[in-house]
Amino acid sequence: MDSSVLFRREGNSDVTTTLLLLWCHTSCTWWWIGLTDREEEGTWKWIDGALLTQRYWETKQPDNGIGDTMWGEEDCAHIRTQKKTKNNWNDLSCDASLHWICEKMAQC
Ligand SMILES: [Ca+2]
Ligand SMILES: [Ca+2]
Repeated sequence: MDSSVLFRREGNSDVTTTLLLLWCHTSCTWWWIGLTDREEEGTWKWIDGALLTQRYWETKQPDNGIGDTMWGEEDCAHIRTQKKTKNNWNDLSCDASLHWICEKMAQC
């Protein structure tokens, strides 16, 4: 598995983000969420292959790096937890080194 990991894709994104914010210190603000458009530009899929249905992109995102070579191709999505809105997703180069979030089945 690469640095992209699965973020809960439906319904409970707000809960997940809230839990992350409660747990996280101020130094960790950008997190991979396991969402990519590597296969087809503009078609966003979770790493389990599911198509994205609920979106929380920031204004003007995803922008695929706006064609600027400085940013390169932006095919992986992350959240910025310092944002005060749930619309805190941005696309970024998959080569960037960020923290990551993974999904795990609860065991009782
Ligand atoms: Ca892209
Ligand atoms: Ca972007």
